[in-house]
Amino acid sequence: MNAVISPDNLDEIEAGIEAQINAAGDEAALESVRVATLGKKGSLSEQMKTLGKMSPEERQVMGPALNGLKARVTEQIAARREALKAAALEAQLVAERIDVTLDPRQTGIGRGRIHPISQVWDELSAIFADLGFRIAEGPDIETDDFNFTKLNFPEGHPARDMHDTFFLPEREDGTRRLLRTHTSPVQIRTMLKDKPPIRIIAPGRTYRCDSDQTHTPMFHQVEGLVVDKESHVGHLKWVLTEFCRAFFEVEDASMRFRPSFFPFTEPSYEVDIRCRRSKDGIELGVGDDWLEILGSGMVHPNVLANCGLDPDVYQGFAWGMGIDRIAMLKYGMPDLRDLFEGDSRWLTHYGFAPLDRPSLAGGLSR
Ligand code: 2NM
Repeated sequence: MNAVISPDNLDEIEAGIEAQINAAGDEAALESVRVATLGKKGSLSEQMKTLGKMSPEERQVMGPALNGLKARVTEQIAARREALKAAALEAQLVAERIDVTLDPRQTGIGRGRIHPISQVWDELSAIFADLGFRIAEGPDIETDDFNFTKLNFPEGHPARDMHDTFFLPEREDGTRRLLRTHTSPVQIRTMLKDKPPIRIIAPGRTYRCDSDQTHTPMFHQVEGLVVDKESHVGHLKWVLTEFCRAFFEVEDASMRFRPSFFPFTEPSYEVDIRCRRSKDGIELGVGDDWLEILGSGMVHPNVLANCGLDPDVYQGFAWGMGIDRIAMLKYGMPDLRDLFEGDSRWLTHYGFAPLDRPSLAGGLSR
């Protein structure tokens, strides 16, 4: 297209460039057309350079003609670029389209049920997330160190006994792993890894060698931990009271903190919630009876020190409770063992609608 432009072939040349612009299928092709015409060495730019060598009469005709052509080509390229951009975006939107709607009637998902333990797990997570807590997790198979030693259990403590703890076979190096007997090792791992302030809950599976009407060898626990420079028992009481009020959905969650003992906290408290017992069962938040629902305390200075935190600088409080037990309490399930039977009739009765997940704004259990 380096034919010399004259007033006679100007239209033809313009038509040729226009055809190339319209034929450009993407922005890269269009850019090639632009470089070939308007670029430094482009055909139109080269022609502009010839203006200087023309006679004044010729220049008077060709000057405006070439400038006009250049302006129109520039405009056409810009318009074509916009059109290609819009088409590319449209194509991307079509290609990446996902249908986020889920029709429960078609998929059958609306017929399934969420297990009460999963439901309570999600409720706990929603409540503590709202209070600024993060969810921490760790392995079910733990070391003796994280499950007992760092938690200030003395060497001969009865909980370390074969009778309560599931031990894995001894390894060649003489160490033996175990199934964690509580989720406290998650707190240990968190304190070793993170800098305070720490605010976590650790829900998870736990294991103890125990099986009767009120115990299953695998059960679920949720523990919580706060470590900061000025944490104190007042904070502990507030957090646990707030939690109980939200979880049990009662106005008055008056609680009783009784002195107790755990190796990993000092002072330690067993915590009761107000209740009324009758032949129809148990009602929470009313009456003048008490029901124990959790254990708690200020993290023992030895535990903080074992995790590299200076007990003269940091204070912590922690608590733990059984998810299975509070699920039974809240939803009136009489027998612990039903939770693990996998009976679909039981699940149809006690389970929760899968498309109705707990949130503080939308209601926890509706
Ligand atoms: C409970 C009761 C009281 C507890 C303590 C800790 C740690 F790691 F921070 F020391 N984690 N969990 C704790 C304290 C657990 O469960 C009944």
